[in-house]
Amino acid sequence: MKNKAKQILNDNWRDGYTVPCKDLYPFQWLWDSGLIAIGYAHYDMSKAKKELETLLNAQWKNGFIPHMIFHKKSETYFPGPNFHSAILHPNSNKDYPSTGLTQPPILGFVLEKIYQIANNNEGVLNFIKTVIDKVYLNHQYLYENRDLNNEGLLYIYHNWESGTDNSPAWDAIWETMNPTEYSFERRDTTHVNPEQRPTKREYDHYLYMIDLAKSVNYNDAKIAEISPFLVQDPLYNSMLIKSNNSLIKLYELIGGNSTKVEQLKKWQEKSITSFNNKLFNKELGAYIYYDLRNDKPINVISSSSFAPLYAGIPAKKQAAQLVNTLTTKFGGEDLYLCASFDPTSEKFDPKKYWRGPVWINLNWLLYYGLQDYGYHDLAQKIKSDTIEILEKVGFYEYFDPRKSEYNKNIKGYGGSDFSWSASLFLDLINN
Ligand code: 9WN
Repeated sequence: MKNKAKQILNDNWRDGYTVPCKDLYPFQWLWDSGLIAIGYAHYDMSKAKKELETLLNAQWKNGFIPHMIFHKKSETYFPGPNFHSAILHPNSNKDYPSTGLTQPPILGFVLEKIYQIANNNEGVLNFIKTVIDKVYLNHQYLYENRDLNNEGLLYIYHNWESGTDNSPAWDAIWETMNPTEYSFERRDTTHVNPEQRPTKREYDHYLYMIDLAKSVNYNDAKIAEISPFLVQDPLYNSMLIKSNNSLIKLYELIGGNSTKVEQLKKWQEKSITSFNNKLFNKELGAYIYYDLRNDKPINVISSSSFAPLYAGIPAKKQAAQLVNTLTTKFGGEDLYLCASFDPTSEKFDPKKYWRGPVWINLNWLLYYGLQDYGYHDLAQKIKSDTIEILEKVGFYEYFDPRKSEYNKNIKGYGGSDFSWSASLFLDLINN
């Protein structure tokens, strides 16, 4: 297993960065890259560094980091650089064609993680010194441009920014829209069974929102005015808060960055307070989403609802409620932890992408989060479930949470030889 995981990463390596998966995802993706670097750090630190360096080279002048970087042309993915046309933004990076969307800001904690994996190695700290300001600049950009009400909670303006693309959390937002029918050739469904991917109609919404952003040259303030999708997402904001925390620790270690540390602490306090006040639903015993455009909470539970554990956001009592929700709703006898969407909901679909299947990156976050809060048995269960699924079917992109299905000789879902499934496995087994 360990060798296979390394082989996947090495096969997906493209001279400076790693594709999430051959053909299906032939470019560099933001949060994939960060999670992939963690895997490399366990056996090839130079690749871990290079992966992050390449990603950060694509950063824009204003601190924005794109969600996809189109290093090379490829006909196996849609939509590509022409459709996205991020070049419309005056600050876009002309050397690296990219999207004008971003993804969960995980780089702060990735830097801390690779430092820990290297046993606090000074060489790695020296590397961190060369890139940490770029990550700080990214957080500054986010707080200055994505915090509409100045409450420390950032919005995303597109479901692709969440990383959890077709979550049922967005369904009610799609109902407020009625985009034109786009005519285009899907590429994803030539690699993956359409049953496991978003529908054509969902893609119409995704494309329409990019066209809207293009119509204002990806200007954040204007997007905030016109986008029908404007959401405070619990996963996205948890990743930011976790990364703030890592940046504080790393800057303190490096020394001499007191202004930045103070600023990070201010952001942090505001973000955590608002997060708990606005996004915790006591009745559901879980963190939820907030729809800023329609000014109402989105009261659903997904695996993102538990991500705040990883960022130290809940108080002990809230953590206990979260754990209760996780075990009662997601932890049934026949279920592997952790389904990406509430298995007791009628919207739960165990085969479809982010509407039910287990994802390794979310399991990985939950494993560490539960450990931090002292729920060692449950953490252990998530870890052993994760390893068991991977052993059964291999390093796929996502997995059926129903244990009984595995007696029918099923495979994993989505792409195979998927990079972050391999890299996070390497991290879990080294722990
Ligand atoms: C769009 C690369 C990415 C992940 C996302 C996952 C999926 C892309 C797609 O693949 O999204 O960004 O085309 O479906 O949802 O989390 O980063 O692995």
